[in-house]
Amino acid sequence: MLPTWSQDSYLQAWDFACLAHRGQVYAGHAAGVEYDYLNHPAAVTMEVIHALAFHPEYDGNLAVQCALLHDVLEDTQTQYATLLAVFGQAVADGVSALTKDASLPKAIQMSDSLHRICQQPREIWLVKLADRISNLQYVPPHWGAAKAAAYRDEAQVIADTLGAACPSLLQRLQEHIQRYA
Ligand SMILES: [Mn+2]
Repeated sequence: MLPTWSQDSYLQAWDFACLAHRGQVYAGHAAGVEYDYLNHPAAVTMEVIHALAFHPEYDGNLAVQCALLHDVLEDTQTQYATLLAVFGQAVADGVSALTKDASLPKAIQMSDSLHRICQQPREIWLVKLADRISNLQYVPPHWGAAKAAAYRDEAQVIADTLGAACPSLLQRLQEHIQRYA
């Protein structure tokens, strides 16, 4: 089966994400360990590319570009208008749906984002499933048990809401949920 995404499309989004996230880091699996932020979108995109092999019906370029760019609106200075101009409507709207609305109360930000993702093409659902798989790799060392449990419960809502888009990502997310503690 031929890939549904192109190297040039990948590189365009990867280069953009590298500049947007430059200098950002996140806490690693143990105290004092830090990773370059780009480690995360790279892992998310790997999950999406693996899943795309099972879904020739999906637009791989849309899925891969949204995976690489999925946190640039939430976590960097990047504006929606810039994504629209550089990557087009489908990518800009996909990344926008994957972005929590900071003007809402924190308790409903995820359900609001999930509601907007559900109105997007299935390619965007893949990115959210892959995002949570990556984020369940380990419990951040500064989190308590209650916060970790709430995050695991939220992951189950994501699995239940979006899992129909991709059985292989759903299974992998369920495995990560089960071992997350
Ligand atoms: Mn993310």
